[in-house]
Amino acid sequence: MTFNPRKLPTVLTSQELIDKAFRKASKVTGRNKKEKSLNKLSTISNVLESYFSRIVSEHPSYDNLAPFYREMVDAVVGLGQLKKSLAALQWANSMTQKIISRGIRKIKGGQNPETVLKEVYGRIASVIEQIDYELRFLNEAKQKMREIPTLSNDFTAVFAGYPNVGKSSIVSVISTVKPEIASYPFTTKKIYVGYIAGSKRIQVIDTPGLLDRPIEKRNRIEKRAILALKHLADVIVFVIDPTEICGFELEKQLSLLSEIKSQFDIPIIEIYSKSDLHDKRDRLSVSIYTENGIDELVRILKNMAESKSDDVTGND
Ligand SMILES: Nc1nc2c(ncn2[C@@H]2O[C@H](COP(=O)(O)OP(=O)(O)O)[C@@H](O)[C@H]2O)c(=O)[nH]1
Ligand SMILES: [Mg+2]
Repeated sequence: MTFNPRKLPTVLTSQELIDKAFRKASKVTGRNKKEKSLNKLSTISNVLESYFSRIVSEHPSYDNLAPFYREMVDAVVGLGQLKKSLAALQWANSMTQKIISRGIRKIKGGQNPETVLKEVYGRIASVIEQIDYELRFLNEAKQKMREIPTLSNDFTAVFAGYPNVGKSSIVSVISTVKPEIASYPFTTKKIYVGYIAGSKRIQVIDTPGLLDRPIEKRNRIEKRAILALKHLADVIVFVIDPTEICGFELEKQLSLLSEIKSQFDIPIIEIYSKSDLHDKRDRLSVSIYTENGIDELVRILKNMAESKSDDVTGND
């Protein structure tokens, strides 16, 4: 299911919502007090009903969200509170409609319209005030979820390896010249998304700062981001710089590789970068300068993408 976090609705505070409904009602007229009061109540009923329904329907069904997004949403705002807040809006919707129907019945039954109206206004305001926390939560959640990158369902290759080994250089050589940069929902992390065109488009993801250091040193939210990548990645391209010019010993790089292997249950393509500077050929060696090995890497990715789309069961 598609999820566009940038399209989530802005949510009013309880006071703003009360003002909105009552302001609309204040403009309503009628031939007499009774009719005017009934018109006011049906206006409030419409305003609230359409408001609550719109907010709830503009949120996706979080249970049916692709696992990558579910993880992201849970890490960023908390799925439990999100669902509770939407349920609170539905509760407020049915409560306010009940209060209004009761008011309408009382007026039709001959009670003083102004007295009934006052009582209904008070009750409605009190119900809406009770969901003030949830309304604010939903609005903050919208702001936070804006940061979640929107990605496609294409076959996805995620790049990993220590800093300065050449990941970004390779990503920009094999995929669309200018990768889209989306911020990851953590202070400094960004995710770079490029595409390799072809009969099966390939999404190429560079995640500086995520898969470039041992995982146990990560804070909780970074760990969750790495977890989320598991749902997204069809293959990991692990880049090793055997020249160690990157500043990390080969041994250290290989130990990160085995850590990632143990964490991710998906194919891993191991490559050497900077092949113009060394002669190691026991892995596929690529150079962005001589372009040595680049076509081969793209060919391997394309073959994997093709065979994945043949797989009728697919994955998430
Ligand atoms: N000689 C050589 N240098 C490279 C090659 N690929 C990347 N570099 C250099 O390695 C450095 C780090 O590259 P970068 O792509 O930023 O690494 P990242 O941190 O893994 O994304 C840069 O100075 C690149 O110019 C290559 O194939 N050959
Ligand atoms: Mg980089």
